[in-house]
Amino acid sequence: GSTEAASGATAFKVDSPNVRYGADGIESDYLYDTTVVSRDAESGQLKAKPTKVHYQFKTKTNVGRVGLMMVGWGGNNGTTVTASILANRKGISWETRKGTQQPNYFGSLMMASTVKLGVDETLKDVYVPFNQVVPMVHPNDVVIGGWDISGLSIGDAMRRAQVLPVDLQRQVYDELHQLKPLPSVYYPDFIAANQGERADNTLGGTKQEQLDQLRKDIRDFKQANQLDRVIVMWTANTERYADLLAGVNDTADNLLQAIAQGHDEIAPSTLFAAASILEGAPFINGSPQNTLVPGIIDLAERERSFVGGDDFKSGQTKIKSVLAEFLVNAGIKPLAITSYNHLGNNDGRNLSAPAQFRSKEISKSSVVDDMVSANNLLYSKGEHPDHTIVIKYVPSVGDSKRALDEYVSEIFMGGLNTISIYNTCEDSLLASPLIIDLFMMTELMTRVSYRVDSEAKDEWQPFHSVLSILSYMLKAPVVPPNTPIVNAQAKQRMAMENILRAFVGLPPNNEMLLEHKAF
Ligand code: NAI
Ligand code: DG6
Repeated sequence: GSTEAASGATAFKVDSPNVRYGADGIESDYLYDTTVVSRDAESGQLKAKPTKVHYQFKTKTNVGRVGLMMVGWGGNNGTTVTASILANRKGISWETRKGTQQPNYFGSLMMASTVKLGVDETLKDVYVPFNQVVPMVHPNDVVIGGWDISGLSIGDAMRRAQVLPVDLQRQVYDELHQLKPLPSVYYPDFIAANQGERADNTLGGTKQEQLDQLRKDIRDFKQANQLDRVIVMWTANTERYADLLAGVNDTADNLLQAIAQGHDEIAPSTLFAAASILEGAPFINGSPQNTLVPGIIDLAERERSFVGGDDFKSGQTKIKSVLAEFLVNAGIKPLAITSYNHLGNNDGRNLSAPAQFRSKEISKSSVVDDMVSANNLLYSKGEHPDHTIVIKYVPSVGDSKRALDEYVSEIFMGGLNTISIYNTCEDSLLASPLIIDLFMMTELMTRVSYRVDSEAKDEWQPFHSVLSILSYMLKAPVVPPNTPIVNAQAKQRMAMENILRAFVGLPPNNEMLLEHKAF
């Protein structure tokens, strides 16, 4: 199975003159088929023109040694990812009421889902693991580290999280107890006041000194573990939004100057993003706040470093991005989407403060926008379904989040259709596989370069610094300036799958099945 393959394994070789396997990489020639639409100025008639663009892709096949540094390592997500990867790596099983449970990577698109490769000679579909279309890093091989404002060892923090079964915790505790999070940046103004009591592992000094320290932490981690690449992921508490201020966080230079001057509107997460970019380490924001301010995007573009965000799309919003797409594409008109959450983990506690809740409300709210604006038969310009988000902190349910959703839609001849959903799930068991997927996909993108014939660009270059290919895993995808935001889950998966296929010169998957439709 896929989980046993080591980093860099692929399930097939492509047999085509357009694909070349070299000592250090795979090169593909690829014709990108699009349809360019224009409107005739006089008649107003739409014109659709099939267009081909010649791309070349180069994917380095040597994955090397890769590290993941999590900010908020001692949190529920950070400890759950760490313990689960250790269990997978060592094949640690544990006893449950139902018997022995083996570790796995269920819930990870990369590790537990497949892609249709093609059809065999008997016209049967052939599927391969998602992570074996092109060489990807295997999570079992990753070196994990990170920071937390709480100084508990990762073993004790795992116990505090109360997510994983006790018999598993017992078996990984000793090893995790050796791991201690690095001291982190703590500005009380950015997270809820109720978090103050766990902040016993914080960095002193000026903002500039803190930036320099974070950069050194990344360099030291890389060197100590002899890594080729480090990826930094924010899975720390949700912060309030930072104010966007001209001259402060609007450009790369202003941002760096504001850090040097210790400006109050530089959030800890933005400091981490800046440190990562300056060290050439991709930075992913798994929380909803506006970490990736314009100055950060500018800095990433200037340094040709990667950033991605915002906010892991783990449960309620994931279903929303499937269901809303289904309804709208079925010609059914959602009128009201009303979503409640209650949960009792530390994330829920932090979100019980208004400014932090507001960040989450924003990221959860934007998710149906693209689907609504794609259908002007159902919605007139500017029209939008009611969309309400409520989150409540209920300590006794712990990490077991409850999500209640009501979708009221208009159907045929003015009728109403109401769908009601009640979902219960361990929050961190949903989020942890997303951290793994974000890490794996981001790592891949550090090894891919491309060139485009039609633009007369003969230099190989990396993809844009803002990794919109990560959108599937994120609630409010950040995309390169002036490019479309896609929230619909099926489109997001299709994009990832077909871009990976393009890297090895394979045409996009479609479900036409023409070979089965002839007499
Ligand atoms: P958590 O509260 O258990 O963990 C967050 C950790 O961050 C804590 O250990 C805290 O001490 C630490 N922290 C806070 N500020 C820090 C800083 N400046 N530097 C370093 N560490 C800092 O929360 P959990 O459940 O692990 O979630 C983490 C984040 O992921 C939250 O922002 C949450 O909203 C977001 N998220 C979680 C999802 C899920 O669990 N299903 C889904 C989507 C997003
Ligand atoms: C309360 O909503 C806690 C949040 O951190 C969520 O668990 C998280 O944002 C996941 O949200 P969703 O909408 O993907 O389930």
